[in-house]
Amino acid sequence: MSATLESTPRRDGFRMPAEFEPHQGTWMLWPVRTDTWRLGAKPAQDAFVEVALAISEFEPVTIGVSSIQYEHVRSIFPSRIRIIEMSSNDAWMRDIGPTFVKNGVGDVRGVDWGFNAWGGLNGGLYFPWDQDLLVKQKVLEIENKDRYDSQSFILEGGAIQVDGEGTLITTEQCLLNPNRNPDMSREEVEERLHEYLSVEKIIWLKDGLRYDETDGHVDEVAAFVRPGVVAMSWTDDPADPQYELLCNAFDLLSSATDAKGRKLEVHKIHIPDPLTISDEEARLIDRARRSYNRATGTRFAASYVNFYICNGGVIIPAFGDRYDAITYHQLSGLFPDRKVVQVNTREIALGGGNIHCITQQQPKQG
Ligand code: KQY
Repeated sequence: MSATLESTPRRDGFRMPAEFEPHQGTWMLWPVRTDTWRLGAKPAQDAFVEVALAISEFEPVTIGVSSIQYEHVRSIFPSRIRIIEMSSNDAWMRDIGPTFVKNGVGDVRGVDWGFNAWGGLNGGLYFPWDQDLLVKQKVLEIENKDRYDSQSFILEGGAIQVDGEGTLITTEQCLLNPNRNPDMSREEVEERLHEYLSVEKIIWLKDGLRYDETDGHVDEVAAFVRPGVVAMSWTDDPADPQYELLCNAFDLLSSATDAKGRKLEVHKIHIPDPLTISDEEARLIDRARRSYNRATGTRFAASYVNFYICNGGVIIPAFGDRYDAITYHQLSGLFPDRKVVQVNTREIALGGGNIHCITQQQPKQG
């Protein structure tokens, strides 16, 4: 049974665990939207398959698919991957899946945030998003996890990073954007995060990456490796439009202390050389009036820190870029106890996100 609770996680002694804490498993969705994904979504599906198979070497994976695709998707995957029928408007489980919270004796519950497709009718990426909005509740019902209803507050999972010990990193560009929670002050936003995630310290970066269609999700900029240690996107090129905002983020992070009073150790992970949508790619994306404009030559956000940490592994992006190998070695050093697996994710990046954006961890019960 999954009940909707009147209380809040903080009052009940629940907190959001870090991604590097043990997982019960990983949730994903199946991409089909032809105004996000080119060529009928087939190349993106191949990349999603690779990501799901990589994660499934480390922990159970569940993929939600539409009824029309169910039979096909079931036939692609080995039986260790669970395929369930679930409607959605696109496939970004990080943003439309529940945020799981856990208490001191290992009980797990979920937070159901509001969602408006990254900005609603004021810069949002598609319309409607009615099916996306139901995904959190469906996941919690399937897993028999009680639900905290915070739908009055718009929040995407990619807009926050936590260390599980009371620290949260986010960006002003996203959380204070008038297209998310226009009637809330910074203090009210902080209070909501405090109450529903049990965080004590919020580190506000100013901006996310340029060309990020989500209005600056932090998961393209920074990720906790473990408490006190952060990996962040970086460029050495002062001519790159990402340079200034990344310098600003570096200064903020490296001078910040976390909820436990530790000074953060910040590791720079160089972004790939600028990536743009090719003419062939643009021609194969369907046009829709309310969709993001994926025109030829448009630069898209690409970052290696949009990785996903799972039990014993880290699944990291590759872009066919000179920094792929350098990043592999750097992240292998930062995660000495996990196996780093690299997947070429250009097709996912073309849709506006990466491995972190298409996955959602469910913490281990107990
Ligand atoms: O979590 C993310 N950064 C999601 C990206 C969503 C892109 C929608 N086209």
